[in-house]
Amino acid sequence: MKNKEIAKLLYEIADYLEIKDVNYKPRAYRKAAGNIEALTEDIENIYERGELEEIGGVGEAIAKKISEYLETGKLEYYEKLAKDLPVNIEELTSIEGVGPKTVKKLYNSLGVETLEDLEKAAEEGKVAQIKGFGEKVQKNILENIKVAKRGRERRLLGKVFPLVEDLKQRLLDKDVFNRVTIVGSYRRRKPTIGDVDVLATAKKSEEAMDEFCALGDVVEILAKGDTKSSIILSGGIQVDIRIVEEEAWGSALMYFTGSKDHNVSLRSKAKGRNWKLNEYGLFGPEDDRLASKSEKEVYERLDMSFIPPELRENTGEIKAAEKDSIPVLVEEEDIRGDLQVHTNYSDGSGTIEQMVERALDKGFEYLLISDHGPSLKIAGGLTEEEFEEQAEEIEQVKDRFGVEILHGIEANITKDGLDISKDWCDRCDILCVGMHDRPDDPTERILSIFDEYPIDIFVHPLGRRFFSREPLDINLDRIASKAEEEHISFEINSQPERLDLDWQNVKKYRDKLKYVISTDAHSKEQMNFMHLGVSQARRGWCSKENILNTQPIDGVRSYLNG
Ligand code: DGT
Ligand code: CA
Ligand code: CA
Ligand code: ZN
Repeated sequence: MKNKEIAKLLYEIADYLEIKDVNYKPRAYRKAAGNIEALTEDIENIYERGELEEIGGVGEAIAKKISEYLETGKLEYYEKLAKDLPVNIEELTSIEGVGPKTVKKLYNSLGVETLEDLEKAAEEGKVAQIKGFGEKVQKNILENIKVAKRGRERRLLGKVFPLVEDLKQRLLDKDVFNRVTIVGSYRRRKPTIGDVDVLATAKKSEEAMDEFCALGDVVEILAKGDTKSSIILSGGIQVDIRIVEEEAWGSALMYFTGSKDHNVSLRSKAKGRNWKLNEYGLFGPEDDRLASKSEKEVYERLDMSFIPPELRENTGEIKAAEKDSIPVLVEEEDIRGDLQVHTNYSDGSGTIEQMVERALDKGFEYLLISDHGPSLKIAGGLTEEEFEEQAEEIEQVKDRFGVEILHGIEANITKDGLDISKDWCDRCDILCVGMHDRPDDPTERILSIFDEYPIDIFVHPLGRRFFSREPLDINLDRIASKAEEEHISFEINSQPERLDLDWQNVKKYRDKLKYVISTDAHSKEQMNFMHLGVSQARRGWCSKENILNTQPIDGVRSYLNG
């Protein structure tokens, strides 16, 4: 699957064009790249059907470039751009606060080509000396390099998801494999994963290893044995595989799903009964196999109910399973609508109609259009006039679809209050607010906004982005209590780099608050992200009742207005 490869190419083109001061195009390339990353289908299939231009943000010019790359493995346009600035632009721009233009300055004045070069230069105080940089910038860069480095060791679940599902299908399509399941942190749906672990059963184990190591997109074979191997796939992700006996499928699933701490706790439970638990099964004192075929069988033999993988973090799930009080977790099918999407009125790439069509495809009953408020200029925030135009367009498409279209806005919390008037707030069916900067007093700002305005949903509460922005330092206890009083729902944002509110806090406040799981989609493709938010709600022990948008729209309204 070349989706990720192509997205990377387009992102880099955008960076190079930005350096050259080209207008508009960088944004177009980035949008196309983002949508390609969110595709669940292999882009080569789309290319073969001649449907590249149906991908959001992909016009004729970009489609041509993708075709050239797929046909020849190269793109001349890109090579020309990259020649002038031979640096690792993807890695350098992954540092928060370092844009393409900064990369160019750093290269021209210090010869910086990689993240390590930059780290060294900053540590030696050379960055501060560049005109326009100074000590403060240098200090920020050093701090942000630390955060960015984590992104090289771990991957975002949402970004590898299509690739991993595709890999699994390719293995299943081979005759030699019987069962194939992705285990490890991926199966537990951790927001970031270190590597991908595959568990399988096969007709002939050695032949299965041959097939695995001969996959088309393997760039390196790290180890190859009779029952286990490790490879690196194009895009740099490591995949480990294990072949096990059918007989031990359940216990092997448990062992390799982890987490390690969950396993350790389970093993000590077994030990307490003078039993033994490992990847081959649960064994009695005489080494007699008590259970191993299915996970359920093993848990039940230990007098526990089945524990869904998302809960296996050793944070109370074992006790709960012993008391048979594991909640029935929310599922993607329970979700009845998406309560935050953007359109081309601000920084989205889909029209209202395209977003509504996709909502219909997904079987949603309602959709909230919530573009950015006016102060977020960088994201094309709406003026009041544009909001009115949008209202008219919604009015026109409303009757053509069997989806209830709600009109709102993602207002920005600024130091002077919200960036929209109270009168404007009243014209929103549902009002979302979010913080997009990092003030010194975030808690106070949020609390006073909650006091003053008719807020419905507090979006991406922590403002974090994996590998670039640390979570805001806010007093969630106070904010959640206020939200409970005012019936303000917290969002679980499904964007791969956000997944915010995080699952730990979701779990903590689930009896106080109602959550909304939204995609915050900036294109129709990104509406595929819903399952990522759902998995974080599951990791936060949420059942359907904790999630507002599992209810019909009247239920949503009556909570928010209550
Ligand atoms: P990751 O890859 O860092 O996101 O996290 P995991 O949980 O996928 O960890 P990984 O890939 O090292 O191992 C996959 C699973 O295999 C892990 O969740 C539990 C199991 N496992 C690996 N090593 C050990 C071990 O030394 N003891 C136990 N009990 N389980 C292990
Ligand atoms: Ca792993
Ligand atoms: Ca592993
Ligand atoms: Zn936002």
